[in-house]
Amino acid sequence: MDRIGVVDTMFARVDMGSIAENRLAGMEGFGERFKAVRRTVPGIRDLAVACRQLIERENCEVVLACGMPGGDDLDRIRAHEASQGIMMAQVLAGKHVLEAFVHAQEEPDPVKFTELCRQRVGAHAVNAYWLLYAPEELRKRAGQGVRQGGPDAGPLPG
Ligand code: RDL
Ligand code: RDL
Ligand code: RDL
Repeated sequence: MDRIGVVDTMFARVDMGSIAENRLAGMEGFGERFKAVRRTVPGIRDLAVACRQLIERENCEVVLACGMPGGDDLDRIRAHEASQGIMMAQVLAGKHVLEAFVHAQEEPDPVKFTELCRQRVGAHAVNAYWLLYAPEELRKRAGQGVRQGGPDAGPLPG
């Protein structure tokens, strides 16, 4: 059976990994063609190596890296470092690692923030599935201004 990896953090204030797992569980072929393999790490800077391990040791075909950078300057630097690590992990492994980050400063209202997490992580879980099983779904949306979590920007005229 194929494996899709999901890594999330204890630092996040929303259970992002469960959002991803639940979304994947609703996709066609779950439990037959593929399953989810879940790991949790302390914080965003620990995601990259966990993603690499899921690819190398657990044979995941694609991994979703879920994280929540906090709102201060140090957190923003950490987020940049974490992203660089995730980029390196996926390039070295030659497999996609989708970064589903939701930054604390994106939405001040806690209820809306949780909904933003649900939307973005869910959308990237579907993107991971599409990368693996339905690349034509991505191709259909080329240049369409697609966003994850907010309204789509849409295509420019002409
Ligand atoms: O390796 C242990 C920690 O350094 C690592 O888990 C960090 O990612 C934890 N962390 C910070 O140290 C920090 O300053 C996190 C953040 N900010 C953050 O904004 N979000 C995190 N972790 O998930
Ligand atoms: O790995 C999944 C996403 O993290 C990845 O596709 C990002 O490149 C998506 N993305 C952002 O997260 C962002 O904050 C993009 C932009 N900004 C951007 O300005 N342009 C993009 N993607 O094409
Ligand atoms: O245009 C509004 C947002 O799309 C823009 O502010 C993005 O930069 C927000 N964003 C992130 O900050 C991020 O870390 C997005 C993603 N990741 C993402 O994966 N997909 C997005 N936005 O559409």
